[in-house]
Amino acid sequence: MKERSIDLRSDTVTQPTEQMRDAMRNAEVGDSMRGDDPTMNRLEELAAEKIRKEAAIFVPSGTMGNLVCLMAHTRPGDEVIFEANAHIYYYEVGGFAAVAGLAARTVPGKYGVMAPEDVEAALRPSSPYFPPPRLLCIENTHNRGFGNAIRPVEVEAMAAVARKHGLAVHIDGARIFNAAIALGVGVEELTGCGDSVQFCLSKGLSSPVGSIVAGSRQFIERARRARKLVGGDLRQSGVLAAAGIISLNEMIERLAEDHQNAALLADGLKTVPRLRVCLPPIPTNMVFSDTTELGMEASEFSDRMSDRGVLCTMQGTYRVRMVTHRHVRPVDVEMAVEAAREVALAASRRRHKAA
Ligand code: TLP
Repeated sequence: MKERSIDLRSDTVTQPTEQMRDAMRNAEVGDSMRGDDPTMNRLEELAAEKIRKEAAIFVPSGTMGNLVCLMAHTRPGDEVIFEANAHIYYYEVGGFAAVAGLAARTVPGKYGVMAPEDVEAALRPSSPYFPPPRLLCIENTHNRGFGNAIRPVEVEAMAAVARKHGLAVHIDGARIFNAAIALGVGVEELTGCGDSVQFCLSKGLSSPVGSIVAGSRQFIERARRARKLVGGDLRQSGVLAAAGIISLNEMIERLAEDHQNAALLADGLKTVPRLRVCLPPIPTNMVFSDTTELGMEASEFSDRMSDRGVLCTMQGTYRVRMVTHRHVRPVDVEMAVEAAREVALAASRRRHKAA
């Protein structure tokens, strides 16, 4: 690997800013479990205001935030409806089943968007044979849906089915501000129909640690208990909240830059022979490519990219993911595209040799 690598594995690799480090060092703290941490109290109030919900609490991770929401909405034995590629269902170790005791029913979507009639069809009638459906989860932006930002009308249409059948709606909005910025809408247009929202401070917003769970005051009281149950109630967590406050005040608008760089990256990768760029209807800060026509699996593609100082991840046998964030500049994008071109060229030489 080259000395300075271009890290496109995830926006979770963003380092805290100098301002964050200073704020963390100087943060006024107290026992937050007793409500005594002034910095944490400030973050939670600010987060509720920014996400347009009555109340909010800090949790150490997006995974825990989602789990806490699931637990606060349901009882063991209930059923949750997920889009088939939802992060909670796919990547969160089955915590919905192992910890929350929930059954899952999945609905295949398009770029993370479930057709309302498919959600409707997934909801089985009340019967002694079926677990009672209690919750619909919507993920926005949708990670495995190529980072698609789901539009307010689409979110509303899915949530309307849930409401009609008495289900609550949880929004896994790990990157909800990316969605709002990409769509040019206020975040409340995306979260208004959610009974709960989880969003991450630790991704494009650059905090080192943390997520927010938000909802009505009543919901947040239940979420607090669930957070305690899974060991996520922290003590002098103002040191983390100090960075979160800066994330919310300084880092949201700049996400547009990450989207511009992702578009630049997608445009560049489209010029690489035999690499197929997969763009969703509303792209954000993720670029996915299919390596099938290169005759190379995504894992080998990633390894060859890494040899050239560019880190990316695979999301399937032939699917590569690259994510832009605060540390990725246009010049890095150009270098990543050139690295991909070299890898593709080497693959094509190998194919010709073998033929
Ligand atoms: N996603 C990570 C990996 O787990 C794949 C990433 O690099 O994208 N919801 C969504 C939609 C997410 O993308 C993630 C993280 C989470 C929840 C979980 O957040 P953390 O990592 O804070 O537990």
